[in-house]
Amino acid sequence: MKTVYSPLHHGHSGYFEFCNGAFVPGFEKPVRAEFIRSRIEEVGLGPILAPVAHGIGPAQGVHTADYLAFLADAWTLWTAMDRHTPALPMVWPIPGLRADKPPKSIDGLLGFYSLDTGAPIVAGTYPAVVASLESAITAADLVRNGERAAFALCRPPGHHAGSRFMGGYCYVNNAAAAAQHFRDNGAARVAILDVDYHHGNGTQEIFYSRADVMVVNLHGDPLTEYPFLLGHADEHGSGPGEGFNVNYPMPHGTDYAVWGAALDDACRKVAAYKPDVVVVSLGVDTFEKDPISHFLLKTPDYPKIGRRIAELGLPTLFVMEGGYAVAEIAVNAVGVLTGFEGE
Ligand code: SP5
Ligand code: ZN
Repeated sequence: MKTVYSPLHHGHSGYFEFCNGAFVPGFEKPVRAEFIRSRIEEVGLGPILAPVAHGIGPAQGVHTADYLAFLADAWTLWTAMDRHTPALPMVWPIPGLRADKPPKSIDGLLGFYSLDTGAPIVAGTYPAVVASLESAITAADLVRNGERAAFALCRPPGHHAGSRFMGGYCYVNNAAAAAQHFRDNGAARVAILDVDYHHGNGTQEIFYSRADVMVVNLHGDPLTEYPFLLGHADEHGSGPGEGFNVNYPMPHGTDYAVWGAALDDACRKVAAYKPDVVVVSLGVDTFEKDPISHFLLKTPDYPKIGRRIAELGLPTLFVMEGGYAVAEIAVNAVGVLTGFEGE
């Protein structure tokens, strides 16, 4: 299986996140992608390719123009205030406030376009975000051109980013942009299977009223887990999208006996949809030792995930999302890929 990877992700680093009432070094850090890249070489998964330059264009089908303009300008606006710290929001447009008038100040803009404090912006963030998107699109093109599967080693991840907001370590929704790219190039139906520990709220929001992209999510129950405000079992899609959004919220302490049964059910729903291609939002923060998560999957469970997805018999794009137990995420993420390939 071919991997697409860009070293530009290194520029997205050196920030903190708000955790347990204090700022701590971000869990989403460069070494994550480097461990996975090394593991790919170690097991000989296949060649590692650089992304083709597409720019931010492929994000335009899934994000609003004003949000993308904000992302491109944010660091410049922030440093124009003579600030050199990572940029973070402070005010959010919750219901009851004006959502129709984007502020002009960067302090207003950051919150206007954010879900939470989990998406800090530094000097190298935007180049890394573009390269991460380009990796997803380049890997999608490998699949469009006949590869059975490809792996986009995206960093930063994307599934918490919605049509007009960042959050949860995510800026551009790489999996959603890839799904839209498949649609724009001949695929009639695309299924997104999100196995990250956290609900892919951004992906769900982007496709919620559409029948041409099915979104299936396995994740920690939002009653007790981030992102808290989306991801319940009664969210089925709306309008033409009714029936094409499926959620499997599961409690803290869920192990593979339960999680694997949910995956099997999810795969049956994907198969019944008869998509032309499957995009897997591949998070491995379901691991028992993940520092911010509460599922109990073990290393030998990850190849099983890959095998079950391979049984769908469909062209498959894997897009890297979360996973934070840094040494083990490499073995687990690549374990899904080798499991898919039947090794
Ligand atoms: C892509 C992805 O996996 N994003 C996850 C975003 C999670 N944000 C909330 C993190 C809360 C961290 N709390 C840590 C508690 C450690 N004991
Ligand atoms: Zn996650």
